[in-house]
Amino acid sequence: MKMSTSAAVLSLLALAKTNCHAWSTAPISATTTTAFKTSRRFVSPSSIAYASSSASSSRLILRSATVEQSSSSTTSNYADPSRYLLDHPNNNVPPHIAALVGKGLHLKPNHPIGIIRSKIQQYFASLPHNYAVYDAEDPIVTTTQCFDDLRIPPEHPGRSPSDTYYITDTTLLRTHTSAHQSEHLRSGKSDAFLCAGDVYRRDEIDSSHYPAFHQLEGVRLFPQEEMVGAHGLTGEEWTSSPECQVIASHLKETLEGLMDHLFGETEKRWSEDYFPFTTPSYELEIKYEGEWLEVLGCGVIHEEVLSMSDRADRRGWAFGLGLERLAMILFEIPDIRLFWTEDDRFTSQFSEGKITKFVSYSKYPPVYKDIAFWIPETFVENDFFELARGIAGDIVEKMELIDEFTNPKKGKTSKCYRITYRSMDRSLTNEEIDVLQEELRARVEDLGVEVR
Ligand code: FA5
Ligand code: MG
Repeated sequence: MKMSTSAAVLSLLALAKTNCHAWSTAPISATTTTAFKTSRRFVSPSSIAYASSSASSSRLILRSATVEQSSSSTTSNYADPSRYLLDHPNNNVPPHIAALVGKGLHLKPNHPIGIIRSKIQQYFASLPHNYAVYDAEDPIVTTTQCFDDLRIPPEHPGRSPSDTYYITDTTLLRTHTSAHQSEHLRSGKSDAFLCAGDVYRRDEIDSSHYPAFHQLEGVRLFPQEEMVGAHGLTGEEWTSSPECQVIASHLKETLEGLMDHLFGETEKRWSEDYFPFTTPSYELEIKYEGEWLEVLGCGVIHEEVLSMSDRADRRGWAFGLGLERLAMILFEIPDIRLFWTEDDRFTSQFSEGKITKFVSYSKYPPVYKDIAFWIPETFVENDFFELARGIAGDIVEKMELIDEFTNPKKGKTSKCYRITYRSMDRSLTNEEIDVLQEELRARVEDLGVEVR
């Protein structure tokens, strides 16, 4: 029986949970925590009252006028590959990634990513608190912004060149929008803000992972007078204080309201998570057509992050969500590569402010090719994935490890990968794929492997 598009999208997003880049690769008990439901609706003290998701649409329009825009709302200045392709020994940005920067999909009013971004901003504009909006920041950030300011230690796997695109030793393509938290906190201009943008990660290749995607970050600080009891508290004393509970509950309530705004009333479930920059940290999943899907990470901002941003006097929360994941569910878009296509059979289907189901144009047949090689100890899978995308571009739909064994005599390990080639707009011929596969077989030797 044929799977419906929506069922197919959901099952692949459920699989996307196995993403290996997660910040939660920390030695903290979070990996073994069990999910728990929020049984109790938070009743906010009147002093920090805020609107529920049922905010009236008239107020929504009124308030949106007060959303402060960042100075430039265009990312076109960033569409300049020479900014990313420096002749530096540690530059690992390939041309096909440099070519994606500055496309500004999140600012296109008729693009699914832009439509979701503005729906989220609208929700925050409907709340009785001003959120400043930044969505055209430079995607080049420093290691200090992206990692150190967020307590991500030097040895964290998320910082390694196998996971991150470095421009120089100290500058990189941001791997998450959290890279902008500290500068906005430090500027002191606003006690609440949203920040959206394109982020980049070297990662596996399949229909729900792409090396460039979009995130939207939210940060909210609380008035000092509501946090007097927390003054000077750190560590467990702080996390077990009633003030910390107030912030965590406000965070959860705000995000539950956001999900209802996007999806209508949905079942939700909170789990503990781990991020070096928030504590406690949570992950939110929503139940959509029978499947639990991870949509965001969040938490109470770690006091050291605040003090490094010269805001030790304040407390607050932060969250970060993936726009593609929400858009794939809401628009029923089955493949993450589609967001980047300029084919008007895709782009013409969407218009500002409207959530409509994507109608697939015909799916062209795949061509499968296997490649097997002996690997050196230094082999990095992401280097191999990237090499293939560099040679064949977006027609590489998926790369999966199908066999692996170690020859005990030689002490060598062999890996065999199956590559699925499929174009989104035409039929491929076996002959043209053979040419690409031959080039891959030749160039993969540069990674120190021995093709079998
Ligand atoms: C972060 O990136 C944190 N910066 C989020 C955060 C912000 C936590 C502020 C606390 C406070 P994570 O790596 O889990 O966390 O990514 C956040 C979301 O981005 C995920 O829930 C998912 O929706 C999306 N996402 C992550 N990796 C990918 C990917 N490869 N492709 C598409 N979406 C992704
Ligand atoms: Mg996560």
